[in-house]
Amino acid sequence: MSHTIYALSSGRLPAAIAVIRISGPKAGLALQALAGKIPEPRRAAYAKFTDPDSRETLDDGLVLWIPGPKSETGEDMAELHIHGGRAIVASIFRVLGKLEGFRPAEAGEFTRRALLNGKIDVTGVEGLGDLIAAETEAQRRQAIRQFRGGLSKKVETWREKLLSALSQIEAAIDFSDEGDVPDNLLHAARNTAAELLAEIRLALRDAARGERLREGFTVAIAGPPNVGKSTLLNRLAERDVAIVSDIPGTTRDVIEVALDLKGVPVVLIDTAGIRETSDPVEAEGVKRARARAEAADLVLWLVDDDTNLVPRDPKREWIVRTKADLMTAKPKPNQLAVSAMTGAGMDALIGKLSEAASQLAGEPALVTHARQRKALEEAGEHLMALSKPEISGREELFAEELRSAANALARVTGKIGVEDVLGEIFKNFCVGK
Ligand SMILES: Nc1nc2c(ncn2[C@@H]2O[C@H](COP(=O)(O)OP(=O)(O)OP(=O)(O)O)[C@@H](O)[C@H]2O)c(=O)[nH]1
Ligand SMILES: [Mg+2]
Repeated sequence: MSHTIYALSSGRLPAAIAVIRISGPKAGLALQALAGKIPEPRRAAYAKFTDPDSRETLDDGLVLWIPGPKSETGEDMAELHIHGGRAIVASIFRVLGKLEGFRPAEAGEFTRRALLNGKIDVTGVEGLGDLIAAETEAQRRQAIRQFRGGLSKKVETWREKLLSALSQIEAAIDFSDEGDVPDNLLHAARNTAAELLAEIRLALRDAARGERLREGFTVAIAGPPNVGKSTLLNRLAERDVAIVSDIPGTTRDVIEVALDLKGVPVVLIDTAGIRETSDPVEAEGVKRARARAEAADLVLWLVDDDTNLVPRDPKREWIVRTKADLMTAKPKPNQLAVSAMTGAGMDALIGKLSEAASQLAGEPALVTHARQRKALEEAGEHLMALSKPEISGREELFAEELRSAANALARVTGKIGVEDVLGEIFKNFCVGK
């Protein structure tokens, strides 16, 4: 029989209220021991919590009783809402720890039990992880859609269509004398495959956007030393993050700041000024600056003179003239010119940045994790294989490709191969989740 697990599911102590969750076959026993009663299911009830050995009152608060299987984990569950003091939580844990068959939950163990009991599928677990990690509105929207089964419902309908085509073909193979499958069946299966392929491709088209929205839109601030990169970063972040000085070569480490621009998470990166240098420490900084600029979604290339630079790729690189307060000439139309000192031109720059970042938002993407994308890509490859010339006339191979495509889809939701992905999907989960 499995253990009954318990954990603090609310945030850091001390806090006004702490929530302890209990799940497992003996969850009801914990309520009996601590609160002396099991309240009506799914209704909050007031309770006094006592140490069953010493009869000492530990705290008072609310209890919830959620009997399985209609609970989050599918098991009997209880929640204690107590005062959020460290000693109070410790005293409740002490009582629970003494009960037989009880142990503290491991990271993500409540969700893991929900998964194993079929209360949630793998994409739901991924969505839940993202939902809790979401820091901006667009991230929240994408995560809640995933958590509520956006992707898995789609994938399940695709899989059902494939399985139905497959079963007809298999039946035809089994019942015909020569193993011949009527052409109309093969034709219908090919049509289904083509339709699904189009839908899968459409979902995959948004995958890069979905994955990026989780991580954030990265903007590297780069350029020669002393052009005002760190000053601009501080101004955009509205706080003093990076050291600014008139000595060229001030910044060496890569400095990252997270911003929320119109609901889209933006990671701003300040880097070392790029120049030839004999200082090995600065040279390392320059190397890192180059690498970050290379990997960023967008590079703001800063210049503080009027040399006419042309961006290599205007979509991914913008030239920004800094220290506009010192400029003698007027900025040219369409030129991005800012003064981090006076704030001139900052609104225009921020507006353009928001616009670029918000392209990541839009309609929430269905595919948001590399794991999901890879399984879908694999399904797509098997569907494409159906039209290969070497398959025509070979019904077993045809059926095999259909089966492989259906299996790849089943891996998206974890219908098969769930053991292989447990480590990956739970790696960022914490205790109490
Ligand atoms: N007048 C004026 N001075 C500025 C402006 N922005 C930055 N500066 C000055 O330019 C100098 C260099 O600024 P930083 O922000 O340290 O430049 P950086 O590009 O980060 O330099 P490195 O880290 O050395 O590559 C400092 O003395 C800043 O005060 C501006 O908008 N106007
Ligand atoms: Mg700097």
